[in-house]
Amino acid sequence: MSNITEHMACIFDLDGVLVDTAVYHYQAWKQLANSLGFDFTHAQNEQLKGVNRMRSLDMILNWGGIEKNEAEREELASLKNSWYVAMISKMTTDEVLPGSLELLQDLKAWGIKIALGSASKNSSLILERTGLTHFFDAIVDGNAVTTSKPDPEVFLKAAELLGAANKDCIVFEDALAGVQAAIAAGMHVVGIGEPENLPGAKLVIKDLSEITIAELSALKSQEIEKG
Ligand code: B16
Ligand code: MG
Repeated sequence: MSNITEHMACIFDLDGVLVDTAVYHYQAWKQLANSLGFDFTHAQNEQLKGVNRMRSLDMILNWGGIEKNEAEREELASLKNSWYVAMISKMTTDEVLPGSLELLQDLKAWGIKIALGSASKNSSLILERTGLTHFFDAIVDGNAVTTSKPDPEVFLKAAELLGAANKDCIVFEDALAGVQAAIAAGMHVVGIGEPENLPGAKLVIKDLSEITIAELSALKSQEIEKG
């Protein structure tokens, strides 16, 4: 196995892969929608997975049939973020999703490089609160990119920082936009969630407890997914 893992690099999405912050995004967006006089559902929250903050706000305003100018939108986004940050500031190490810690520890033990590839601008706070920061050789998040998934920028930057070839990278993603971004980057993808929600990913698992380094080696030796 060692010759296959030799050049392997792993890039993890954050929300929905390593930790579950969707519940906090939901509560904060719902509070914002309610303050504007309309409701926000769990099904709508699902559609915001992997979507950056301003695009999420635009989708919510659209669902509520509300138009706002640029300055008002900035103000609403920062209001939602202040509520969200208050919630994630109380996160603990117990909120790491099943299998995440074990896989990160195994990857480290094998000397495999690890990066974060997240749309969130709050990734450092979340990693710090959940005790995961030290695992990462590179962090690329919403503060470091100009385009949102499904654009591959976030993953291409992560590979570059790790000094890894795109074809040697395995991306772990729970959002369709993220799976598409990884495929566009010419990388392998492991989808987290339900196969019907993540078309394009050759392998979809429920959570990171369902994958081993040996299986990742096997995946890496396969042909790259095509978009
Ligand atoms: P923030 P990921 C994404 O993180 C979330 O899935 C998405 O729901 C959120 O809107 C986005 O981050 C931006 O988050 O407001 O904290 O910058 O899944 O790409 O790790
Ligand atoms: Mg995600």
